[in-house]
Amino acid sequence: MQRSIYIRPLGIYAVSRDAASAETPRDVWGGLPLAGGPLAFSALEMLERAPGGTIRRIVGLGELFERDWGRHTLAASDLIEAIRAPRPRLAGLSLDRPRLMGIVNVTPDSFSDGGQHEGAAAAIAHGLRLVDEGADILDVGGESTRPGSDAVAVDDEIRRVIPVIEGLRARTDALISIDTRKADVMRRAAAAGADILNDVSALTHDPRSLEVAAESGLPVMLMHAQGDPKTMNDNPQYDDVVLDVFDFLEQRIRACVAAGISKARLVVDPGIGFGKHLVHNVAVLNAMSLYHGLGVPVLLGASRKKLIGQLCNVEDPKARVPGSLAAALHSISQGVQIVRVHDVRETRQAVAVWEAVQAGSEAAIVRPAVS
Ligand code: 7PJ
Repeated sequence: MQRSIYIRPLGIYAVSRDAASAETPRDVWGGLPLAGGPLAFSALEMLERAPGGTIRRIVGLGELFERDWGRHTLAASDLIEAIRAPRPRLAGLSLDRPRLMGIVNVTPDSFSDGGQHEGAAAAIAHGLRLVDEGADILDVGGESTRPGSDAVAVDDEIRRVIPVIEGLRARTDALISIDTRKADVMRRAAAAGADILNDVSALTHDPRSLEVAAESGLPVMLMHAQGDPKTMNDNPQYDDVVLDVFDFLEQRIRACVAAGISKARLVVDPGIGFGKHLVHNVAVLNAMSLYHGLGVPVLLGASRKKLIGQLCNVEDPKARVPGSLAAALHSISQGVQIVRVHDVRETRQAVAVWEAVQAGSEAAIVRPAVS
């Protein structure tokens, strides 16, 4: 199903906490809170699908409330409400400030030398280091879903990730997410102490995953991808990538709710690099604030990805940290609640400076200094 209109909040700026919770008409003229967080928006872009391509209009909030939007009125007011509403905590984690998800890969290519046991020990040590550096969530993954990668057998994936989740669970209170497309891995990870399910197929890859996710009671991160990792970047096709991703995520939210996973447990992610060429990735990043209209927290993963290499001519993923920081800061200034990153220490530093500058006060920094 396609919507008739879409709304992207614009004119985004930092507000004091008092103003963020106000709801009087006076405050409307000054902007509306963005997802109940530390930012507000003062204008909108209205996007409408049309035969010749998407029609875009920028309107101030005042104009939005004064004008008659005819058949779009109901859809517009639903979207504004979804954009404005505070987000509930995610597995106990408040989302009123940017949160970092640190990547813990347990694929053979990521911790190459040594056997299974050494691989797990290295991944656990890496995860604990990321917590020290300021990660709020550790994302443990045992299947590489990079473009062109082959699928991993379910037993291999379980053997890789479960000892790491158990090891981390015993040593840290940081939230643990399991990055998997397989229902059996989700079930075993939940039993081993994982707090969140992160599925790059938005619970579409495995026919049992909707049911298993519902039974687990855990929050679920739904990512957009077009096609399977092996072939997804050969020839991705969209009418309008930004809007097609929105529609897909909206459908997956609906499927989850129908399966008994409440909306309060969902997070969405437009899936940078998953069935998207550079032109698509840049369009999606540009439009990040649109996805608040889905009414759930938004996650972005652009860390060290190919688009940065393409934009800056950098082959080595490890040399893409500065570009990754730019993508992370851009998205948090669009109100994105969670960024998934390899380089937690560097991102934490960038976000701390961003938060202080947004607030105009060093008081915004509540955590102890990180080296
Ligand atoms: C993502 C992910 C992402 C979410 C990977 C890589 C590829 N999960 N898992 N979002 N990417 N939610 O890190 O380059 O962007 S694996």
